[in-house]
Amino acid sequence: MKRPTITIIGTGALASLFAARLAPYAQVTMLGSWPAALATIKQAGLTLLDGTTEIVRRNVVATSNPVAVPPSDYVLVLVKASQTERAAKLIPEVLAPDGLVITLQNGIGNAETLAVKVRPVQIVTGITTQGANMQGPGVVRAAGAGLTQLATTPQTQAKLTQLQLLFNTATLATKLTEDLASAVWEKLIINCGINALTALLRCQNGALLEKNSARALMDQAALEAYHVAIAQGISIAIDPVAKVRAVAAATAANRSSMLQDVTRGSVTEIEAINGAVVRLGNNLGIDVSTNAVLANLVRAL
Ligand code: KPL
Repeated sequence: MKRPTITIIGTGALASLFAARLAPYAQVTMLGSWPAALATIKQAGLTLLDGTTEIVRRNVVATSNPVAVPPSDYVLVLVKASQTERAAKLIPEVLAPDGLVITLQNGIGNAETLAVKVRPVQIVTGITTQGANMQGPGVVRAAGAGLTQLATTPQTQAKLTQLQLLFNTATLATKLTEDLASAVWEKLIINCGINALTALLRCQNGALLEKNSARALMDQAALEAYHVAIAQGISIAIDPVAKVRAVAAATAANRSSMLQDVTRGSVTEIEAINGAVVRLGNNLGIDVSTNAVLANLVRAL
Protein backbone atom coordinates (compact mmCIF):
# COMPACT_ATOMS: atom_id res chain seq x y z
CA MET A 1 0.00 0.00 0.00
CA LYS A 2 1.21 3.52 -0.83
CA ARG A 3 2.50 5.34 2.23
CA PRO A 4 0.46 8.48 2.93
CA THR A 5 2.07 11.86 2.37
CA ILE A 6 2.01 14.04 5.47
CA THR A 7 3.19 17.62 5.61
CA ILE A 8 3.78 19.08 9.03
CA ILE A 9 3.79 22.87 9.14
CA GLY A 10 6.17 23.90 11.89
CA THR A 11 9.59 22.92 13.18
CA GLY A 12 8.97 23.38 16.93
CA ALA A 13 8.61 20.77 19.65
CA LEU A 14 5.26 19.18 18.79
CA ALA A 15 5.88 19.40 15.03
CA SER A 16 9.20 17.60 15.52
CA LEU A 17 7.69 14.97 17.83
CA PHE A 18 4.89 14.13 15.37
CA ALA A 19 7.32 14.09 12.42
CA ALA A 20 9.73 11.76 14.20
CA ARG A 21 7.00 9.37 15.36
CA LEU A 22 5.30 9.26 11.93
CA ALA A 23 8.43 9.02 9.77
CA PRO A 24 8.62 5.18 9.68
CA TYR A 25 5.02 4.93 8.42
CA ALA A 26 4.50 7.92 6.13
CA GLN A 27 6.33 10.18 3.71
CA VAL A 28 6.85 13.14 6.05
CA THR A 29 7.81 16.68 5.07
CA MET A 30 8.36 19.47 7.58
CA LEU A 31 7.53 22.86 6.12
CA GLY A 32 8.92 25.60 8.31
CA SER A 33 10.73 28.89 8.61
CA TRP A 34 13.34 28.21 11.33
CA PRO A 35 16.57 28.16 9.27
CA ALA A 36 18.72 26.38 11.89
CA ALA A 37 16.19 23.56 12.34
CA LEU A 38 15.73 23.08 8.58
CA ALA A 39 19.51 22.98 8.06
CA THR A 40 20.07 20.49 10.91
CA ILE A 41 17.32 18.13 9.73
CA LYS A 42 18.66 18.24 6.15
CA GLN A 43 22.24 17.57 7.21
CA ALA A 44 21.93 15.29 10.23
CA GLY A 45 18.30 14.13 10.29
CA LEU A 46 15.60 14.82 12.88
CA THR A 47 16.55 13.60 16.35
CA LEU A 48 14.03 12.34 18.89
CA LEU A 49 15.20 11.76 22.46
CA ASP A 50 12.84 9.29 24.09
CA GLY A 51 13.89 8.40 27.63
CA THR A 52 17.42 7.11 27.24
CA THR A 53 16.98 6.28 23.55
CA GLU A 54 18.15 8.55 20.75
CA ILE A 55 16.34 8.03 17.44
CA VAL A 56 17.52 9.79 14.28
CA ARG A 57 15.11 10.03 11.36
CA ARG A 58 16.95 10.68 8.12
CA ASN A 59 13.90 10.28 5.87
CA VAL A 60 12.12 13.45 7.03
CA VAL A 61 12.29 16.13 4.33
CA ALA A 62 12.70 19.66 5.71
CA THR A 63 12.03 22.72 3.58
CA SER A 64 10.81 26.30 3.64
CA ASN A 65 9.59 26.04 0.03
CA PRO A 66 6.00 24.83 -0.46
CA VAL A 67 6.71 24.17 -4.15
CA ALA A 68 9.10 21.37 -3.10
CA VAL A 69 6.36 19.57 -1.13
CA PRO A 70 4.44 16.63 -2.69
CA PRO A 71 0.61 16.90 -2.74
CA SER A 72 -0.26 15.91 0.81
CA ASP A 73 -2.97 13.55 2.03
CA TYR A 74 -2.75 15.22 5.43
CA VAL A 75 -1.36 18.59 6.49
CA LEU A 76 -0.78 18.91 10.23
CA VAL A 77 -0.68 22.49 11.47
CA LEU A 78 1.61 22.65 14.49
CA VAL A 79 2.73 26.26 14.57
CA LYS A 80 1.97 28.80 17.29
CA ALA A 81 -1.47 30.37 17.03
CA SER A 82 0.12 33.69 16.04
CA GLN A 83 1.51 31.99 12.89
CA THR A 84 -1.74 30.34 11.74
CA GLU A 85 -2.44 33.01 9.13
CA ARG A 86 0.98 32.47 7.57
CA ALA A 87 0.46 28.68 7.63
CA ALA A 88 -2.95 29.08 5.98
CA LYS A 89 -1.36 30.78 2.96
CA LEU A 90 0.96 27.79 2.40
CA ILE A 91 -1.71 25.10 2.60
CA PRO A 92 -3.35 25.48 -0.86
CA GLU A 93 0.11 24.88 -2.38
CA VAL A 94 0.68 21.56 -0.58
CA LEU A 95 -2.72 19.99 0.06
CA ALA A 96 -3.97 17.19 -2.25
CA PRO A 97 -7.46 17.91 -3.68
CA ASP A 98 -9.03 15.37 -1.31
CA GLY A 99 -6.58 15.99 1.53
CA LEU A 100 -7.34 17.04 5.10
CA VAL A 101 -5.81 19.81 7.18
CA ILE A 102 -5.59 19.05 10.88
CA THR A 103 -4.92 21.80 13.39
CA LEU A 104 -3.49 20.51 16.67
CA GLN A 105 -2.69 23.97 18.01
CA ASN A 106 -3.34 25.51 21.40
CA GLY A 107 -6.25 27.83 22.05
CA ILE A 108 -9.32 28.57 19.95
CA GLY A 109 -9.92 30.32 16.63
CA ASN A 110 -7.28 28.50 14.55
CA ALA A 111 -9.75 26.61 12.32
CA GLU A 112 -11.52 29.90 11.51
CA THR A 113 -8.20 31.48 10.48
CA LEU A 114 -7.36 28.46 8.28
CA ALA A 115 -10.82 28.62 6.68
CA VAL A 116 -9.90 31.91 4.99
CA LYS A 117 -7.62 29.91 2.64
CA VAL A 118 -8.89 26.30 2.90
CA ARG A 119 -12.34 24.79 2.24
CA PRO A 120 -13.94 24.31 5.69
CA VAL A 121 -14.89 20.66 4.86
CA GLN A 122 -11.18 19.89 4.58
CA ILE A 123 -10.34 21.34 8.01
CA VAL A 124 -10.26 19.13 11.10
CA THR A 125 -9.84 20.52 14.60
CA GLY A 126 -7.90 18.46 17.06
CA ILE A 127 -6.16 18.76 20.37
CA THR A 128 -3.22 16.93 21.80
CA THR A 129 -1.79 16.53 25.25
CA GLN A 130 1.45 15.02 23.92
CA GLY A 131 4.41 16.67 25.62
CA ALA A 132 7.65 17.65 23.91
CA ASN A 133 10.54 20.01 24.53
CA MET A 134 13.00 21.37 22.01
CA GLN A 135 16.61 20.60 22.95
CA GLY A 136 18.07 22.51 20.01
CA PRO A 137 17.30 22.97 16.30
CA GLY A 138 16.12 19.61 14.90
CA VAL A 139 16.40 17.87 18.28
CA VAL A 140 13.27 17.18 20.34
CA ARG A 141 12.71 15.37 23.64
CA ALA A 142 9.47 13.44 24.20
CA ALA A 143 7.98 14.64 27.50
CA GLY A 144 4.97 12.54 28.35
CA ALA A 145 2.71 10.56 26.03
CA GLY A 146 -0.69 12.24 25.96
CA LEU A 147 -3.87 11.70 23.98
CA THR A 148 -4.67 13.26 20.60
CA GLN A 149 -8.35 13.84 19.82
CA LEU A 150 -9.68 14.66 16.36
CA ALA A 151 -13.15 16.04 15.61
CA THR A 152 -14.85 13.83 13.05
CA THR A 153 -17.77 14.45 10.69
CA PRO A 154 -19.47 12.10 8.20
CA GLN A 155 -17.41 13.71 5.37
CA THR A 156 -14.04 13.29 7.09
CA GLN A 157 -14.63 10.00 8.92
CA ALA A 158 -13.06 7.60 6.38
CA LYS A 159 -9.84 9.55 5.93
CA LEU A 160 -9.60 10.33 9.63
CA THR A 161 -10.01 6.67 10.55
CA GLN A 162 -6.94 5.92 8.38
CA LEU A 163 -5.05 8.73 10.11
CA GLN A 164 -6.11 7.49 13.54
CA LEU A 165 -4.73 4.04 12.66
CA LEU A 166 -1.49 5.58 11.48
CA PHE A 167 -1.12 7.74 14.60
CA ASN A 168 -1.85 4.80 16.89
CA THR A 169 0.69 2.64 15.02
CA ALA A 170 3.20 5.46 15.49
CA THR A 171 2.51 5.38 19.29
CA LEU A 172 0.60 8.67 19.14
CA ALA A 173 -2.55 7.53 20.97
CA THR A 174 -5.51 8.98 19.08
CA LYS A 175 -9.26 9.02 19.46
CA LEU A 176 -11.93 10.36 17.07
CA THR A 177 -14.77 12.30 18.64
CA GLU A 178 -17.95 14.03 17.49
CA ASP A 179 -17.85 16.43 20.44
CA LEU A 180 -14.47 18.09 20.52
CA ALA A 181 -15.74 21.36 21.98
CA SER A 182 -15.80 19.93 25.50
CA ALA A 183 -12.24 18.65 25.22
CA VAL A 184 -11.03 21.92 23.64
CA TRP A 185 -12.58 23.99 26.43
CA GLU A 186 -11.39 21.67 29.19
CA LYS A 187 -7.85 22.20 27.86
CA LEU A 188 -8.43 25.95 27.40
CA ILE A 189 -9.60 26.31 31.03
CA ILE A 190 -6.29 24.79 32.20
CA ASN A 191 -4.23 26.94 29.82
CA CYS A 192 -6.07 30.10 30.99
CA GLY A 193 -5.14 29.29 34.58
CA ILE A 194 -1.51 28.29 34.09
CA ASN A 195 0.10 29.71 30.95
CA ALA A 196 -0.12 33.50 31.35
CA LEU A 197 0.64 33.44 35.07
CA THR A 198 3.74 31.28 34.70
CA ALA A 199 4.92 33.54 31.86
CA LEU A 200 4.39 36.67 33.99
CA LEU A 201 5.88 35.23 37.17
CA ARG A 202 8.63 33.37 35.24
CA CYS A 203 7.97 30.25 37.25
CA GLN A 204 7.39 26.54 36.70
CA ASN A 205 3.78 25.34 36.77
CA GLY A 206 4.04 23.89 40.30
CA ALA A 207 5.14 27.21 41.81
CA LEU A 208 1.64 28.60 41.20
CA LEU A 209 0.41 26.32 43.98
CA GLU A 210 2.97 27.51 46.51
CA LYS A 211 1.72 31.07 47.08
CA ASN A 212 -1.89 31.86 47.99
CA SER A 213 -1.88 34.97 45.78
CA ALA A 214 -0.74 33.10 42.66
CA ARG A 215 -3.03 30.16 43.33
CA ALA A 216 -6.04 32.48 43.74
CA LEU A 217 -5.33 34.13 40.36
CA MET A 218 -4.92 30.73 38.70
CA ASP A 219 -8.19 29.46 40.20
CA GLN A 220 -10.08 32.61 39.18
CA ALA A 221 -8.80 32.61 35.57
CA ALA A 222 -9.82 28.96 35.20
CA LEU A 223 -13.21 29.60 36.76
CA GLU A 224 -13.98 32.53 34.45
CA ALA A 225 -13.09 30.42 31.39
CA TYR A 226 -15.35 27.68 32.72
CA HIS A 227 -18.26 30.14 33.02
CA VAL A 228 -17.70 31.27 29.42
CA ALA A 229 -17.81 27.63 28.23
CA ILE A 230 -21.00 26.88 30.16
CA ALA A 231 -22.67 30.05 28.84
CA GLN A 232 -22.07 28.76 25.29
CA GLY A 233 -23.81 25.48 26.12
CA ILE A 234 -20.57 23.48 26.11
CA SER A 235 -20.68 20.64 28.60
CA ILE A 236 -17.67 20.58 30.90
CA ALA A 237 -17.03 17.43 32.89
CA ILE A 238 -14.25 18.81 35.08
CA ASP A 239 -14.29 20.95 38.21
CA PRO A 240 -12.19 23.86 36.86
CA VAL A 241 -10.46 24.79 40.11
CA ALA A 242 -9.71 21.22 41.19
CA LYS A 243 -8.51 20.34 37.68
CA VAL A 244 -6.24 23.34 37.15
CA ARG A 245 -4.62 22.69 40.53
CA ALA A 246 -4.22 18.98 39.69
CA VAL A 247 -2.58 19.78 36.33
CA ALA A 248 -0.26 22.35 37.93
CA ALA A 249 0.76 19.65 40.44
CA ALA A 250 1.12 16.92 37.80
CA THR A 251 3.24 19.19 35.57
CA ALA A 252 4.99 20.94 38.50
CA ALA A 253 8.43 20.89 36.89
CA ASN A 254 7.18 22.07 33.46
CA ARG A 255 7.93 25.45 32.03
CA SER A 256 4.63 26.24 30.30
CA SER A 257 4.61 26.87 26.57
CA MET A 258 3.91 30.57 27.19
CA LEU A 259 6.81 30.88 29.63
CA GLN A 260 9.01 29.30 26.94
CA ASP A 261 7.69 31.83 24.40
CA VAL A 262 8.42 34.88 26.55
CA THR A 263 11.84 33.53 27.53
CA ARG A 264 12.69 33.16 23.82
CA GLY A 265 11.24 36.58 23.01
CA SER A 266 8.63 34.95 20.71
CA VAL A 267 5.07 36.12 20.17
CA THR A 268 2.84 34.32 22.71
CA GLU A 269 -0.51 32.56 22.21
CA ILE A 270 -2.27 34.97 24.57
CA GLU A 271 -4.85 36.00 21.94
CA ALA A 272 -5.94 32.38 21.36
CA ILE A 273 -6.09 31.61 25.11
CA ASN A 274 -6.95 34.31 27.72
CA GLY A 275 -7.58 36.92 25.00
CA ALA A 276 -10.15 34.68 23.28
CA VAL A 277 -11.93 34.01 26.58
CA VAL A 278 -12.10 37.75 27.30
CA ARG A 279 -13.60 38.53 23.87
CA LEU A 280 -16.23 35.78 24.20
CA GLY A 281 -16.93 36.60 27.86
CA ASN A 282 -17.48 40.28 27.08
CA ASN A 283 -19.95 39.37 24.32
CA LEU A 284 -21.79 37.04 26.69
CA GLY A 285 -21.80 39.52 29.60
CA ILE A 286 -19.65 37.31 31.84
CA ASP A 287 -17.06 38.60 34.30
CA VAL A 288 -13.68 37.84 32.76
CA SER A 289 -11.74 40.54 34.60
CA THR A 290 -8.91 38.28 35.80
CA ASN A 291 -8.32 36.95 32.27
CA ALA A 292 -8.46 40.52 30.97
CA VAL A 293 -5.73 41.66 33.36
CA LEU A 294 -3.58 38.61 32.60
CA ALA A 295 -3.99 39.15 28.84
CA ASN A 296 -3.09 42.84 29.13
CA LEU A 297 -0.04 42.11 31.27
CA VAL A 298 1.24 39.52 28.77
CA ARG A 299 0.63 41.96 25.90
CA ALA A 300 2.53 44.62 27.84
CA LEU A 301 5.35 42.14 28.45
O1 KPL B 1 -0.50 22.86 28.07
C1 KPL B 1 0.30 23.35 28.83
C2 KPL B 1 1.21 24.37 28.24
O2 KPL B 1 2.28 24.62 28.78
O3 KPL B 1 0.84 24.91 27.18
C3 KPL B 1 0.30 22.98 30.28
C4 KPL B 1 -0.81 22.00 30.57
C5 KPL B 1 0.12 24.21 31.13
C6 KPL B 1 1.55 22.26 30.67
O4 KPL B 1 2.68 23.03 30.75
